[in-house]
Amino acid sequence: KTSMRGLDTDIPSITKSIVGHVQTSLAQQAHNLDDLGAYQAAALSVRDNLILNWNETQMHYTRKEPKRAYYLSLEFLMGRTLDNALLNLGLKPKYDDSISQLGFRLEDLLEQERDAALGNGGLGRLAACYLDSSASQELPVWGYGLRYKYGIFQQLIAPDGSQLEAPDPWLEHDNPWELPRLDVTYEVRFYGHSERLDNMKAVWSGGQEVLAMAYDTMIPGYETKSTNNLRLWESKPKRGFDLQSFNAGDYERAVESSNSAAAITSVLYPNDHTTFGKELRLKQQYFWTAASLADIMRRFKNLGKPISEFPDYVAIQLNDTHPTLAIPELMRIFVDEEDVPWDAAWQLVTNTFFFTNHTVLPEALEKWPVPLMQNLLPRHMQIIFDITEIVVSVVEKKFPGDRERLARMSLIEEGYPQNIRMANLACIGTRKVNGVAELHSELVRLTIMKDFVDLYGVSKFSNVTNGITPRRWLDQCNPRLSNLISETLKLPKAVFLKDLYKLEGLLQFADDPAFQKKWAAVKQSNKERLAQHVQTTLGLKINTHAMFDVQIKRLHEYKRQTLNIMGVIHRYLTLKDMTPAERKKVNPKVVLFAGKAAPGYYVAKLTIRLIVNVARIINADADTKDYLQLYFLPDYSVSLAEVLIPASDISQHISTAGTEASGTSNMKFCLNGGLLVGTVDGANIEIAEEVGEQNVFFFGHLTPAVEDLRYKHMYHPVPVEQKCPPLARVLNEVSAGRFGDGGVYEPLLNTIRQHDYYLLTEDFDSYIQALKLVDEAYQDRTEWIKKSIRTTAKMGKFSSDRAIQDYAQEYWNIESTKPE
Ligand code: DL6
Repeated sequence: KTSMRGLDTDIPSITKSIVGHVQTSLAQQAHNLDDLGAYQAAALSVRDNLILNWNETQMHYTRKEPKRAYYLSLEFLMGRTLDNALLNLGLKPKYDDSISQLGFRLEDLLEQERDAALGNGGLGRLAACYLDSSASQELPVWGYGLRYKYGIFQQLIAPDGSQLEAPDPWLEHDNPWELPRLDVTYEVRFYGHSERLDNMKAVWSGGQEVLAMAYDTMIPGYETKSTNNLRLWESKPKRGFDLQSFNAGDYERAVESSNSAAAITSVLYPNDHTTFGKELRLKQQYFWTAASLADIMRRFKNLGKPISEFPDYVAIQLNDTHPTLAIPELMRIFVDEEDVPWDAAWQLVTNTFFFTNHTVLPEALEKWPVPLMQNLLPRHMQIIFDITEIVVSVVEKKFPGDRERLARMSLIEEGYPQNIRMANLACIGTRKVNGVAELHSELVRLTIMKDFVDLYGVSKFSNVTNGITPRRWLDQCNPRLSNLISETLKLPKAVFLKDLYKLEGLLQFADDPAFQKKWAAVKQSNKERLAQHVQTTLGLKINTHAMFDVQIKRLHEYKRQTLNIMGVIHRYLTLKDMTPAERKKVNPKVVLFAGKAAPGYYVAKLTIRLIVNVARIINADADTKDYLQLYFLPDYSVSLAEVLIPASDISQHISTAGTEASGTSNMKFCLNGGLLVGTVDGANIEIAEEVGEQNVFFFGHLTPAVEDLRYKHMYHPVPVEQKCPPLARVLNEVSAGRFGDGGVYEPLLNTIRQHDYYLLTEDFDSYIQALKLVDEAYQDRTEWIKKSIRTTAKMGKFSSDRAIQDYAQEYWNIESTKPE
């Protein structure tokens, strides 16, 4: 009756605990409780279990003193917690029973939870998967991030089809999953001035001091007591307000500083891949890295070890360049506060940090204007100049007289103003640099880091292909499929959810008609679940007998949603050209899009508007609506992805070759038996290596061709009418107003007609060809199901458990350890 966690987890005890929380924590009456109250009480009851495991795990770490790793990420896209916590604790069936005895349905309560959407897309969701895997593998890993008051904006669609943004008040109903730590606070300084002393030291004083306060979120491992921590910082004024100004009658001035302190963590920047030059963003980055390092340093000091052993106890992963200020900050702590000589400090720092790059797009490489840094962080600016000296001396030594190389490698980019190149700093200040899929890591070595490969040798630059957690992205989002797999392989779910390679056992059933039938039935019921969701949330009716073709991701020109919508229009025009008898032979298809565009990204927003307006015309056309439906589902989120992915037959990952570092939704679709249509890019390549190229629909030019083609487009442009007549027809139909005011879309169409940087005109024909092959393959349903089974079976490599083990062993040098 008593679980090893110390709380009673029989059904009556669970019920008692839920009712207890209703009465005491919520101060409500059980008899007039609504779904929201019931969700909150259930969450608090589950949280009790997490807290006990968390306490035990943290006590164990304190006693055992293992080396720990810290994952610094400005984004954690966690989604909902209740379902995941129940799954990882193994308590879902019991809570299900208890909740229904109380007169509620667990499914309804799960829907009450707001997504924790503290991220933009792939980078933030990857961080969340890595936390799940670290806890599940009993690795001593903590995440550090910011507790934004507002996460990624809510997306609304205006009557004209445009995206509108509204704030995401995710904390409105209180967040039962976080524990405020009033006692864990640090002071973080901005501005002021820095006076140099001897021995490369300095004193930084004056300016503004802001308080960082910790909020802890427990991260339960799957089927283990190990429960790690995600520590998010909130900014607060150091003092309530400026009493002096208040007494002098200047109320506005008095609250100004407290407002400016609180503003630091008020909102997540809604840009994916770019955010430059904004002082508040730089403040966020420093506030977070300074608080995290102070916390890490305090924990290290509690061990009573000499400072020279810091890298034996601490590894810090920099998730992209966003936390790169941690490098000069740790130098500052060592040199100014701990009296470590500069050279020794540099040794310690470069043995502590590791850096993951997530994109080679040039516009996404962070740079900060020197004057901004100088003003906001004067001491760090000095340190960055001092580190630049290190770069100059090592480059001079290895490549004497090579001024151009030196200019490229310097931390300071010349210009007006000068800029600090954060990727160069991240490379110089870390022990290892990795990309997130084989092709991307190769591109990192060949392009943005080429000079550094020449300097340090290639061994510093390696690859860790991304992964996804099978707990959320198979069992939680697709319980029917994971039940079928368990029943078929005669394995408890835990076996393959912990070792995804076990799915290979499915291969021997791929040709079994009875199994194929069950496999298809699961897909069908997931389509119906999605259709039901769309019907209740949007009032739209989806044809569940059609093929479901899905593209869900941030709206970005390089991801080429525009190619997809042009393909849909092409299909529509082709259907219109057919006779009714010809149409009858066509495979019905439902095309689904979802994704947010950065609020200031004009072309991306125009693409959404086009999709919405094309959908209006197509879905209302009596000739074609039985054969083609198109939907843009607003406000894409982790929770929506959990319903969409299991329902998809085919999904689109169609970036211009060499632009998508990895992609992770491609892995999620495949794990759930969806097939891919994609370019030879990112992790698509490794997926095809695993599942076999015959099970992936590849198209388009390869990476090495892209630069040449861009050059040709720039200097020898060929009109789209000549280059690709079917695409020209589509563009002309849009211009002519077939989907509403054509003029509105001209700026979007011109990106294709003019320089066509993302090469739609080059890839359109082969894209249409690939979609034709998809249709043909789908006609032979048995073959399709076999492909689907084989795809799921070969997804073992893409578990984030594998990825996190790569980091643990090859980078951080940490080991699993768990409370007894
Ligand atoms: O590594 C996670 C994810 C990749 O799967 C995507 O391919 C990549 O586009 C994304 N990169 C970013 C870059 N952001 N910044 N900075 O989000 O990372």
